[in-house]
Amino acid sequence: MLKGALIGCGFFARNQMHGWAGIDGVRITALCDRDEARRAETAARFGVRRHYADAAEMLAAEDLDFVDIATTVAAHRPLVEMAAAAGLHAICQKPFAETMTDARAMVAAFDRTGKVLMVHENFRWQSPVRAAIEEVRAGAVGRPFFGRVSFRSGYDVFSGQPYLATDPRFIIQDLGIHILDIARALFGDVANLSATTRRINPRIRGEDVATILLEHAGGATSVVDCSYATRRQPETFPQTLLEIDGDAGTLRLEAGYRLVIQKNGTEETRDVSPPLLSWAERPWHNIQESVQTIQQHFVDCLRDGVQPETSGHDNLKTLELVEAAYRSAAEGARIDLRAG
Ligand code: NAD
Ligand code: 89Y
Repeated sequence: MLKGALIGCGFFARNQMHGWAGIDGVRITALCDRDEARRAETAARFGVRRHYADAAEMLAAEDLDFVDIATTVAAHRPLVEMAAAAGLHAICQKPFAETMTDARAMVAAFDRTGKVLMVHENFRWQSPVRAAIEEVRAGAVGRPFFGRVSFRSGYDVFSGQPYLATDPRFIIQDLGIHILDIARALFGDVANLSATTRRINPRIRGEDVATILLEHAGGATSVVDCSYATRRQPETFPQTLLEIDGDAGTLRLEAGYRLVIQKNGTEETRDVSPPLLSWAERPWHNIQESVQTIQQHFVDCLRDGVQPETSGHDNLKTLELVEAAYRSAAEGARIDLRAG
């Protein structure tokens, strides 16, 4: 039985706790939050008897295999380094770090321990997105030369996550990070990018629209477009829509979780809707299911002694795209990712 501790009992952590409850061979035996009410509520809801206000105190007192870090980004570096010093495996929520310097230090801390560090970068594990990734990797459309990875919504994310309205950075760091990661999963590493950003909603501090043009090292070009200022029906939150052209056919992941593949004059359409897990609620069920799937992937990797797909090392490349997109938008420049 793997024993884990959750750090951070906020808005999103409940999904992670439900996810753990649905996975065999794992138990969350302790949890921690600086906020007493949040920690007590989570402990009571999930029947966790030992809970702490201080993560260092918890790690000193508990016999654990891993920690699951579900705090907002400012606490990620100290908590990841604390987990490394305690010789534990760790999962850390996205965005992994506030700066590349922090992210590289966190990965280096784990390299020294040999333990597994995974970033909770879950969108590539959403079953509709996964179905598309597997088709592309299996050559369903031949060699992709163009992709559009699109997330456009007017859904109110600020009521559940108020910090999204007040942080200086919004959509690229919070949501675009997932969409950029999907582009990497589909088309590989990125050679260069250029980006524009806009703020449409005057009541928030950061950007709520971003359009990013990526040239992938393997030859494909993709457009990652994200918006939380798009008022349209049907509202597609939190669906990522895909358009992929390859030299042998096309793939579309359309609104309503319809996967359409055309090649050799034929068309195949599949309903790839995510299952509604017993604890999930629409429209979040797509994200909620991917939480359980990525956590299962973490457990499988620990058992098999292999690195997760979104390891700390892998996630440095996604985070570099986030940083490059902000720089490109600020400077009006194309950013070469191969320059280091
Ligand atoms: P939140 O503010 O609601 O919760 C964070 C909790 O962490 C708070 O209760 C806070 O008291 C606690 N905390 C902060 N620092 C701490 C520390 N050092 N020790 C103990 N407790 C500490 O935030 P949230 O909306 O739940 O977001 C958490 C993370 O999850 C963010 O990084 C966010 O980007 C991410 N998130 C991911 C997804 C996804 O699909 N992967 C979706 C939503 C949010
Ligand atoms: O925080 C974000 C995430 O990771 O997925 C959706 C979200 O909750 C709001 O953009």
